[in-house]
Amino acid sequence: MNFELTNEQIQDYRENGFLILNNFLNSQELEFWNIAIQKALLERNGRKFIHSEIKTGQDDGINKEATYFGNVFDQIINLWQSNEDVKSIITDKRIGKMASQLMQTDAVRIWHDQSLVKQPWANPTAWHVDTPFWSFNNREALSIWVALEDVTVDNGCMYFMPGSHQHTKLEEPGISTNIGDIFKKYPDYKFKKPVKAELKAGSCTFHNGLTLHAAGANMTNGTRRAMTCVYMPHDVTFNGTQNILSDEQITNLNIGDYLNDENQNPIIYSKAWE
Ligand SMILES: O=C(O)CCC(=O)C(=O)O
Ligand SMILES: [Fe+2]
Repeated sequence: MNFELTNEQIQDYRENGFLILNNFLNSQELEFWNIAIQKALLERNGRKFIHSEIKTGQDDGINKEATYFGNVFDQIINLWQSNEDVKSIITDKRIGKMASQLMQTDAVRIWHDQSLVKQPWANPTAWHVDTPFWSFNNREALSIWVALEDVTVDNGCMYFMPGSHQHTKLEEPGISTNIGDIFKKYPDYKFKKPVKAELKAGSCTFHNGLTLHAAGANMTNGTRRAMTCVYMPHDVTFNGTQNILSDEQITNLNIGDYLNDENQNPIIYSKAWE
């Protein structure tokens, strides 16, 4: 694993809100990730969360555009909680250290992982920001997004708007079936040029949850498989949003409580361990 970040890469991330890392995993590691994730997905059999029976892509009664969003990607969350090999991947402290360097925080917790598979002919992922969906308010939380197979313009690669993390707001959630709707909220970016991230299998990106980003449609007859995980600084607090937490978890949380349940949001890296 190519986990050493240069000062230049960290600076680049701080400025642009995303970083492309080619050759992140070597071929053996990629094979281990692919086998582990494939097995973990089979075990889950389409169940989106471990705490409910909702299937990925299903209309859960809230999502009025289920037929559209159900065909953006298959989203299975927290595979690390149901499969030991995925747990070893997602809790790897070398990734934790990278996240701590990029977020400039002393210690790093998992928010959640997710497998994102665009099936053949999947819809595009509309432009959006992630952080407003989450159960804490923090401007540093980020995602790693690892290509499990080659990701191209044809099968739905990611796109990023450089520097946008410095301007987007925690209070502006929303994703729409119109891929550009968010530019009504951020008109300054409407005519800016995004950076596309075509990746070889085993390469990855990091993006700040407040960076404007999107992914194209899958215009191929094959899949576009990615494994991602959101990491957050160790000391974030509950903001009242349920997001991926279970009903039981949120009844036991008050606004302002630390999200520090080691079973749900374990620390995977701390500078104090060095
Ligand atoms: O994979 C995609 O299509 C979108 C991923 C994304 O939005 C994210 O990881 O935050
Ligand atoms: Fe996103």
